[in-house]
Amino acid sequence: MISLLDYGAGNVRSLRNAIHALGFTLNEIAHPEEILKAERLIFPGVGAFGAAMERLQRLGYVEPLKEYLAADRPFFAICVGLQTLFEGSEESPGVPGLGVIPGQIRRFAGQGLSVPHMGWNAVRLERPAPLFAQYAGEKFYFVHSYHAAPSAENADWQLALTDYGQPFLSAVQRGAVAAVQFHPEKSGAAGLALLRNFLAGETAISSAMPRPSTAPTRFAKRIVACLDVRTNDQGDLVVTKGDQYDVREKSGEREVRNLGKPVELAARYFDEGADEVTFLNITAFRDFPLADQPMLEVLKRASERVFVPLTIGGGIRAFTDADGRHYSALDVAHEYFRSGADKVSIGSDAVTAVEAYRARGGVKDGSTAMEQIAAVYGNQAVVISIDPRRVYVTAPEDTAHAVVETATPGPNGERYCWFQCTIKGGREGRDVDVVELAQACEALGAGEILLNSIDRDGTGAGFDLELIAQVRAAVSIPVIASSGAGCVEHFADVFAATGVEAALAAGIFHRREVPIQAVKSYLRTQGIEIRN
Ligand code: 1PR
Repeated sequence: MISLLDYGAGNVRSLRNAIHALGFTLNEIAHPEEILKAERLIFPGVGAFGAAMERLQRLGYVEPLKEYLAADRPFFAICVGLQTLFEGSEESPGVPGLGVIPGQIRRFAGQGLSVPHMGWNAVRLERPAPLFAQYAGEKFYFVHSYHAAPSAENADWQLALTDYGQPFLSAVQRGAVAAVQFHPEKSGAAGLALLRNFLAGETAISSAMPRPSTAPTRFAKRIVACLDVRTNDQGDLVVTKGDQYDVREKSGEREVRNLGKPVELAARYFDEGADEVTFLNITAFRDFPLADQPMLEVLKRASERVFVPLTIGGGIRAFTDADGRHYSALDVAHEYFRSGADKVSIGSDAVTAVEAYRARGGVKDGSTAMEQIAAVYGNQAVVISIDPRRVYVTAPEDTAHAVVETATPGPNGERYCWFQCTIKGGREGRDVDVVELAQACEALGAGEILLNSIDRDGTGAGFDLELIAQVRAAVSIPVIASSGAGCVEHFADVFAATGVEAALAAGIFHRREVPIQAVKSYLRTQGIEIRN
């Protein structure tokens, strides 16, 4: 029997799904006294250090947990769960941790280092361990802004190190107590194998396990598969795909293009090696998304099959329903997380929030969806989806917006352009450029940018490198390049020219024109680090 310590810190649905998929049953701990009765205890970590410790305190879990750990009983913690084993964290000054491992958790810092460390990275084992019984150097999915550094005082806990700017502890173990900084439940087959080792109480070590090594681990670029989802004219939820955001057939009845069923397609992309899967509910701006039960059902079913990060976007904003009941953007996001999302993506609401932020003179007042969701679920769970369009100008002085000099001049030979943010799926342009939007969203707590391009969407002409380079240079959070991928070379181009952390495609994957593994094989030949 496995016991899960769900202390309400965020989405643990992914972990539950992974444990069920591995064939184990779960006992959910609901009272402090159940902790000491557990046979194997699993401790998920989501959200901020302080929030996690505060919840553990409030629920009366801290003392029984310390007693369980002191008795060296089987224990496995994930992400912030690992961090709470330490004495404290820079993230939440003054909040004591469980104090089992000496030392403090610190924020990542370094020139040109994107924070959070979000994506796939390997581990260097310090010693063989049954937890990593079948480990053969695969990468795991990490998402965190804070880390535990190896030191003399925690030497007896060090199980594995990972490098991101500096080496940090990616796995710790002493006796029966173990913890990992990455998310095994979101790390594909390698993560599931590791989780099974804990759940099954594995004690053997494979002779194939890599020898301890000092060669730094390498962080991978991510390949993301995106599914634009909407209801078609027959009322079915389908995966669609537009050309420059027009998702209707060009002839006949102009039906909504139907490229497949959302859950089946998401599962196919997981099996084919996508590093992440994103669902965008593209017409959610029209209706209240929580009334859209089929979309929530899609998410629930997809999360039972997809063991890499799942992002969902569309309609995340405050809403008052027909009965006058008010829902905050956090309520909407909460429902998406409960249904299996690991991250939520905000489009239109981010643009209007930034306009209001600008009107307030750049003062944060906690009122935006970004701030509220980040405070509860962490910055890494808040993605901003930008839908920009080129606006050409003759000279930089012709606009107050941030321009680029462009290699593809405008219709009248204009050599400069700025990138205008739009809302409602490109239907309405606003007086905000991508640089202002991206920087303001970073300040308001966004953890990642999903950067589309209406001009390139569905064209297969390649990513808009000028747009992407401009945004990449403006922020320090990770950027996902999107729109226009037509062949494997386009992925290498965008990584080489802009330094983005991830690249996303839709049409070429849906139509099976370019398989995900073909993209990865090509990137490997170009010396670009990717997950196998
Ligand atoms: O504004 O918070 O409700 O969110 C709506 C979300 O829906 C936004 O993320 C917005 O980007 C998206 N969206 C709205 N309308 C459309 C449309 O296509 N008519 N899709 C739309 C955006 C762009 C990407 C696409 C890439 C790659 N689609 O999702 O997957 O361009 O395509 P490609 O590889 O085929 O070129 P809110």
